[in-house]
Amino acid sequence: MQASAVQNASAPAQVDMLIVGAGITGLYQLYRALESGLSAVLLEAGKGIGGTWFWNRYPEARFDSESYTYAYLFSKELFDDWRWSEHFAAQPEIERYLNHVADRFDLRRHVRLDARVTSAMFNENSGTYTIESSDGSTHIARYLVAATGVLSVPFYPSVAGREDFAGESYHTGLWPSTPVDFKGKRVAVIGTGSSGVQIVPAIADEVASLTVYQRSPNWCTPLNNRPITEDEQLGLRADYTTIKQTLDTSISGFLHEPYKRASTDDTLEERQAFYEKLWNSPGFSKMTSNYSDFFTNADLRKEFSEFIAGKIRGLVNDPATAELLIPKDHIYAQKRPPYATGFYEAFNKPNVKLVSLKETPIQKVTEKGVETAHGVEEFDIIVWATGFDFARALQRMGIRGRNGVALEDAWRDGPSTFLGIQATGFPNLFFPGGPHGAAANNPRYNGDQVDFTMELLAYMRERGYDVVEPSQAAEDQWSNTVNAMASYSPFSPEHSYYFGSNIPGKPRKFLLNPAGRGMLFDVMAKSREAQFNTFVMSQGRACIDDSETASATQQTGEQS
Ligand code: N01
Repeated sequence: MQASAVQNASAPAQVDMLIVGAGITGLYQLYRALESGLSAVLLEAGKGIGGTWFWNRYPEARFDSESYTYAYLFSKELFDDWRWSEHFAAQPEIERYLNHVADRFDLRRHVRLDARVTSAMFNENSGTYTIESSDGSTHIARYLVAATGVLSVPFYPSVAGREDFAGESYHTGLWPSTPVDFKGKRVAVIGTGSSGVQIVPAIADEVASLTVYQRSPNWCTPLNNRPITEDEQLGLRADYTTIKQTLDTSISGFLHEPYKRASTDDTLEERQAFYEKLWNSPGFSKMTSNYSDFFTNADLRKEFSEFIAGKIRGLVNDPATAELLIPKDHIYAQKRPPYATGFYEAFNKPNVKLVSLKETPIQKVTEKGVETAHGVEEFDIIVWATGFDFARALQRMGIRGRNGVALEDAWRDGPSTFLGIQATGFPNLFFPGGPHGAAANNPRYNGDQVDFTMELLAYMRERGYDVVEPSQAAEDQWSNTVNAMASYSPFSPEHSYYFGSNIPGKPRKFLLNPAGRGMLFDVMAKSREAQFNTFVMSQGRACIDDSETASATQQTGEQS
């Protein structure tokens, strides 16, 4: 297929691959597509590059995976010449990094900003998608890659009167690019997930008052961030090959060393000393470097939770507030735990208070503030830190596959995928970083999915195929395994947004890959070894030809 991505007024632009989303996965997909000689265009709804790291620009938004484990590893030169200032970088630095990547690899001229995809229709005859976007452009693309992320559609709860509030109101996931002035303001933060616990300590000192509305407490532990020393900078560069190898193969996608001992190997006293070490360790190592039976032993996680509860009681001066901040409805890691700096300590400031919505639910939002059974509290600013509708972006883009079936309808009861990459009935649609693929540190397995897709496309190109979808058998096997193994996941269906439980009416289906990166690797390897027989491949017509008379020639696709 020809490679013109330039659009004139009369004809849709034609391109081999159209990518949606300029986040970490979309940019990598763009890089890999161009590297392999495909023409490619990337459409991004935002006015800037960065995806999650463009939209989530609230104060103290930052990585909770180590900067160098979340960043790209495909180029040693890039790894060498970008100096992360902290082990867990903050949003402005991450946004600068992603813009640097776009410039360094000359990606920007393939990116159209402020262009939200409004529909993407599969054409049976040509085997292409016609994609329309909010900037008025139309593209015809052989391959459509939705790198739209899973935490990209902000969720506002349906609280009566939300629109009536006359002050400023913001969602953490849709933060404006102009700075928000909190100085001397009366502020409400609603929600205490990863976003809420980051913003609360960040603004506590400058606001006149801060009221934190908490529905469910979380097991928040210290991020233990710090600057990367000069020696560590040198060490990172010297160890690039080992770091890359570890991150390319590790099940968690982190550098954290797994701990060899089981909790039963240690006495209670030894375990408490170990928990203390974990408390002081960076980010996710509280999970990834915990005892070897951490995920299979609920008693151990209860004991670890009790240890954290003790820490909360020690950190928060007011015992009643401390008790409200300790989760009673779930144990550690039944929900995705947040990591923050100074969250509990913020409640010791005289201008910060906690309202537990379990005791006093929000009745409504008024023009002036938030009303509970205790009356209306007036605010200048309300921050909605109320999370996201997981993987929703993919379904609201207007994608239609074979026979005009909408992806949204096909997935009405929850997603059905092969490898979290493709779905039957939607040929040539790929969604790395979407549902069913995720297992741990996001960019690592999203990158695995992009790499696998590129291998598949190269295999097809060598054999003259250009239309592909998974076999029904392969998709059923993957999706059934995901659903069957969901009960082995530590996450709780009642509490975790990974089951869609935060969104009223959403089907309760597990949205990650509970069998982990190991299963992703295994199934990919088996598919590769068997000449990708988990896919059905065929020949479409040339991209420009959307004639109704053309018919695709089906060639392969042994069912696994
Ligand atoms: O969202 P959340 P988030 N009334 O869904 C509350 C990633 N992330 O944006 O638990 C009152 O975790 C809700 O209460 P409850 C990370 O993967 C990463 O904080 O449903 N409150 C909860 O407290 C994370 O897991 C970083 O009872 C309501 C909060 O809103 C994911 O994004 C930083 C409510 C939502 O918490 C999402 O995090 C930030 C209502 N009606 C985010 N409805 C890093 O550090 C909901 N809530 C990398």
